[in-house]
Amino acid sequence: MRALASRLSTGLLVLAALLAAVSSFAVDLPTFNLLIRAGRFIPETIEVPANTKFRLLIKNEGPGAEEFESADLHKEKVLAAGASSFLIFQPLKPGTYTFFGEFNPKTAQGRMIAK
Ligand SMILES: [Cu+2]
Repeated sequence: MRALASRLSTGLLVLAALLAAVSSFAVDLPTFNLLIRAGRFIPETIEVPANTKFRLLIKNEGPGAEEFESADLHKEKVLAAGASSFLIFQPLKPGTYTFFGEFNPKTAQGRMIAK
């Protein structure tokens, strides 16, 4: 009984440590916001730190669905009207990376500048 209890509490400690690691990871990640509205990105230029993992929060205010797409960044994400989502970016080398909205490619054009 005692062995089981101690194994259980060790398990709980490990679980607690894992949860703490996961939540601090999520909190510490630098986060940038991108809005999609009426076939455009706001802002159209996003500055991010180079060589730093970060998170991009994307909100599509519509009307209509949009797809964030970037060949430079090897990312794509479809968002229904009214939806929010996020993408995690591994550290980028300094440079300019373009992205566009696949459903409104003429107007939905943006760039990410890592420096
Ligand atoms: Cu696509």
